[in-house]
Amino acid sequence: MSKIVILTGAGISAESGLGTFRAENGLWAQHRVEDVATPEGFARDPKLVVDFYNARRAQAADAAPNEGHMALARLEAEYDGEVVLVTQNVDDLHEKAGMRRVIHMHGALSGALCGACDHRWDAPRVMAPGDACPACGRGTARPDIVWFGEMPYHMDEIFDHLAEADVFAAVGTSGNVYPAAGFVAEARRFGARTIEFNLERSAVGNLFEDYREGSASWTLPRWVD
Ligand code: BJW
Repeated sequence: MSKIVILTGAGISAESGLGTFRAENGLWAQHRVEDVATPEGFARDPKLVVDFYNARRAQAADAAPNEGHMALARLEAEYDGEVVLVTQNVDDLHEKAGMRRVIHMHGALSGALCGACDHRWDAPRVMAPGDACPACGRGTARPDIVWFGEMPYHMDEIFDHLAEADVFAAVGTSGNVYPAAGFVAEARRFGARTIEFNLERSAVGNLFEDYREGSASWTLPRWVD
């Protein structure tokens, strides 16, 4: 059975109104990455970090999937092989589009995590800094998000899928953040055909054999249908 592994990044959600990170007016132009996306930043100023993710959770709750998300959900439903979707995104737009199997390697806005005992639970719509862990009562809640310096989730499973991939596609990701940026090299090492969907070539764009330039809501339906 043939296997397609797809990696998505912030670009696929851009046309749903969610900001990307590295664009001129992107999230990192408005916030210092060290302040809001590192464990050290959270230790220094938990309120700043919790507020940053509360705002993004509220924005994501109001967002709707676009034609790019819908095309990938159709691919999963109709392809007669296996489709594995790995996303770096913390929104739930793939799920809202009807995708059944989504691997969130950088966590999810919908989750809360205890810094002391690793217990996970559904985040309230508005988290408060200092919310107590419902399991151990010792630790405090943090967003269940993978920050710089932390180990992304499901890595063993992802590398197993990459080793079995017949096709590897990356959609709307700048190729600046590892280990995700290394997936194309890994998939190629095991013989996958590789294809990039983006508005412009990513930082690892030279490693892809095929390239579809344009917005994901335009290129993905044409690839899938
Ligand atoms: C469109 C579009 C449209 C726009 N249509 N396209 C070398 C090797 C390994 C690790 C490192 C290394 N060097 C340094 C590291 C450490 C570090 C890292 O990579 N740093 C770099 C800055 C160099 N990595 C880590 O710390 C990671 N952990 C780790 O490595 O653990 C050890 C380990 C090693 C080896 C194996 C396994 C583990 C953790 C990284 C955590 C990233 N966290 C963030 C924030 C949290 C999530 C959140 O708040 O949302 O995740 S950072 C941010 O970047 C976010 C994103 O998921 C991630 C990627 O960004 P993305 O999605 O690519 O967005 P943009 O904005 O960069 O790009 C958007 C793209 O879309 C652009 O290309 C546009 O052109 C395009 N686009 N509109 C199509 N309509």
